[in-house]
Amino acid sequence: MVFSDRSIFPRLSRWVMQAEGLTGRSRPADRDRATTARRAMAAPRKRSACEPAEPAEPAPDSVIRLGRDLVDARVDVWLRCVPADARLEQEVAEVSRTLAGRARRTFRMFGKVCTMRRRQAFYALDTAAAPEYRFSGTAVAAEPDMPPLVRRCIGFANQRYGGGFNAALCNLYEDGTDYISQHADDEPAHAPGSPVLTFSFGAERRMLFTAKPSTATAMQQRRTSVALPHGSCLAMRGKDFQRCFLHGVPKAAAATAARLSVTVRKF
Ligand SMILES: O=C(O)CCC(=O)C(=O)O
Repeated sequence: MVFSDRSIFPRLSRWVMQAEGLTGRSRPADRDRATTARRAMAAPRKRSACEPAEPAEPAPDSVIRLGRDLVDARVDVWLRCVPADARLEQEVAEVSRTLAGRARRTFRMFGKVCTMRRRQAFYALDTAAAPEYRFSGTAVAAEPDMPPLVRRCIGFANQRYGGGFNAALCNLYEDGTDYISQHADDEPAHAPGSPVLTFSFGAERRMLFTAKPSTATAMQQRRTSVALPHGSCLAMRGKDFQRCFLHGVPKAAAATAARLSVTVRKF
């Protein structure tokens, strides 16, 4: 049989290259072997009955995706991140007493002096690294004597969200008439894209999430509200979160007792 150069040489050279694994095109049998190997690597190895179970990585109680998957923005909800025991009650009472003794801060809006509807304190692990927190045209100076409750909240954030959390803004809402209006924690002092966690103690309130007017209409239509029970933690995460969404704690007629929040941040 006579082969013309044009018909046999391209085929021969392709077979040789396939045999040596040099070409991207593979035969069906090669592809089957590769798929089986990939699946074997991805599949969890079957455990024999005598092997101890690996401890499961703790996961949030719920994860809510905001923005119809158009952006990277999630809310993780942890219902019991701090054991609700006598030590917790003492620590919450200590921080609440400190804040109750603070004056409500004022800020300017459209030239008018307004009073914040909550009391605040800002704590930093290293006050040289985070000397103050500036927001809404006001600045809260960092205090170095971090209460044990705030340390515990920062510890939880560092354990679950990769470390580097170094400060917390605490808010005391005396009752349901206190609130924080819709805003974004998009101050440039925050580490870009870092999660912001809010820990809740005392009266249950809700956090409301809305899309910024600058975002796509599909996102703007949806409002999400999440309950914040005593001892829970809510993490706002994803690189687009603060760029695309606002959050706030609206007034709540039913809340007659105080709520303390510890908002943990990375500066
Ligand atoms: O009280 C809260 O849980 C939220 C407070 C908050 O949004 C803030 O401090 O920026």
